[in-house]
Amino acid sequence: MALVFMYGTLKKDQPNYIRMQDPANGQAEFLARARTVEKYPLVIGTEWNIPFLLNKPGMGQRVHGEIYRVDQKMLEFLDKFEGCPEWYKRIKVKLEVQDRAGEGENTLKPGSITEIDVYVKTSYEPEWLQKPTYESYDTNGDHGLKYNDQVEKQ
Ligand code: PCA
Repeated sequence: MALVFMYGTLKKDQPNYIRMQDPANGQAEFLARARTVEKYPLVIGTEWNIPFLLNKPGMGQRVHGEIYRVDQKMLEFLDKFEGCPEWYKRIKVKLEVQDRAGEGENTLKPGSITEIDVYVKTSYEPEWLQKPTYESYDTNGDHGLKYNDQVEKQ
């Protein structure tokens, strides 16, 4: 079992959430909402409008997302899906737990600080640091940059 923090298309109500619900990919259980302790730039980039948390603490905003407990199979699926470690890297980021989901010995306490794996971008064009940043990703947000995995590569 492992914990991962989702801030992008894998969150509830976002376009790739369905992949975490598919038993063929493994098991994922929602634990709590959380936000990063430090600020990070969460930007939208590429022709596919992909959300990226850039590994540049101190810039941008405290980013909101969701913590999931996943089994080994789901972790392997997610690594493959995110192109980790070539595209995204999965690194530990300090999070502040918000509300809890359910009781139990592994329950994360609201207000507690914990370090959890997050898929971040460690290499990117310097211009990406000039992009608008978001506190909470939504493919249907005012930015108009709807996630699109259908665009053909040139
Ligand atoms: N999926 C991962 C990283 C960015 C994305 O689209 C996530 O939801 O956290």
